[in-house]
Amino acid sequence: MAKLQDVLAEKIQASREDIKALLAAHGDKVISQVTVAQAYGGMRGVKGLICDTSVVTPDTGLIIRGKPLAEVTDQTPEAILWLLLTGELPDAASLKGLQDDLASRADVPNYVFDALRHLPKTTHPMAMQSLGLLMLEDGSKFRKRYNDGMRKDEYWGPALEDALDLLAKIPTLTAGLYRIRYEDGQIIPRDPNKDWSANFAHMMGVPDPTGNLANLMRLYLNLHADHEAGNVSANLCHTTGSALSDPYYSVSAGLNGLAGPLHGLANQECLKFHLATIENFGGAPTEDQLKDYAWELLNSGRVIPGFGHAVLRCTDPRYTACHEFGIKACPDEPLFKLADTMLKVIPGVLKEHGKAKNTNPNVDALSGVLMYAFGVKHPPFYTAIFGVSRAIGMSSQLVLNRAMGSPLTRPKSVTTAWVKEQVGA
Ligand code: NMX
Ligand code: MLT
Repeated sequence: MAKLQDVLAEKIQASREDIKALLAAHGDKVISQVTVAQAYGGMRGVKGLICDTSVVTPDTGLIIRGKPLAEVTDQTPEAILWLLLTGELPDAASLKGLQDDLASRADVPNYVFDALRHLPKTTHPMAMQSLGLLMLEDGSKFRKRYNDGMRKDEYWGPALEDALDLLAKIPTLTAGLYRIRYEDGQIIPRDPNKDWSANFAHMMGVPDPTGNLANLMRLYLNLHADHEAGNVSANLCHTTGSALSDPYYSVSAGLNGLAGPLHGLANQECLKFHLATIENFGGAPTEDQLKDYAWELLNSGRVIPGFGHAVLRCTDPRYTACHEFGIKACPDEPLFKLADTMLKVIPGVLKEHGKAKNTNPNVDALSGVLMYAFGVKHPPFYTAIFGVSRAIGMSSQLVLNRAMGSPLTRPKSVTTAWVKEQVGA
């Protein structure tokens, strides 16, 4: 059985030498350019970040450590964590060792739940999740070691310990906030016989007689873990961590970005759109009715959630994985059928609208539909489930960045007057 810390130590040494040699030989070569439109346009397409955990290509979507997503959708999120960090999938014994390690770190102190109980009942689950992580920051091993004096090449060790603590606790924290926000507030203890995902579903206390919710949770937490480094949540986590803020601060910063409707909150918005559609038509709409309804949304100046993407120009393979799950598990669910009608109608509407560069669905178009079908009936909670998963990718990138000694992130900004002068406007 291999231990994650040992495997990583070996890989890190080799990567450090590799990158050092690359920089020495080719450090001054150009790999990207920036146009005025890109500088004003959210840096779309500018290659200015390094991320070895995963790549998103416009025509295939997510590739994790060289493996297209479809090849690893049957893996547990814990195995995905190992893959992101080391570049390889763990063998069965090593995976069990990691799962046992996570289970031993999973307790969340009562003061965290007590504090969450004092928040107004209207507090959004994303605010509760981010706050919850910040309340756990007191346990940061990275901060304590840094305060005691730590060499730069040792940073990744305590960063990894914080990452494992944080990843072990975030399902307990998030299931607990679900109980506080939507149920009787009683915290359900972990079940030592269940894995990370099944325990999350179990601690939420949603009845799961068929086991479909636990299976969906395993898939969902796998699919949302990582999406290279430029997405808002990973980018925020990276920037915060580059100041040597510890993983609790950094992942919490990433969660705050995930909470936006153009990013992770789109799954909440999407399910709300589905429910509003059913309510508006008193049941499933026809394709023509849905087309008119989608135009109403666009004409009111809003986006159609679950469609489009900053990088993808194809159907998101995470959507495809959710769709395959739905076909097997809930083909007759009214909302699943409505999602299929949306798939027939919305891309055409967006094409006619003429703005979106990608008119295909992204993962948020279906993830909430499936959660709803298996008993998680509170759309504002969906992004918090995304947060549990994205914590895996954010933490992995953070640990590797500490290992590679990534410096403080500090790109240069320029003024509009400077741009005008530069281009002779
Ligand atoms: N509905 C309406 N308008 C859209 C949509 C959409 N689904 N997608 C893009 N557009 C508009 C966009 O607002 C922009 O308009 P304007 O020129 O007036 O500013 C125009 O089309 C060009 O945008 P793009 O270059 O295609 O997309 P961009 O990279 O700027 O943004 C998203 C990407 C994902 C923010 C955008 O497609 C969107 O708002 N989608 C709906 C929200 C969503 O599903 N987000 C989830 C993304 C995945 N995730 O999980 O994080
Ligand atoms: C993500 O998973 O982070 C989203 O698809 C957004 C992105 O990649 O920009």
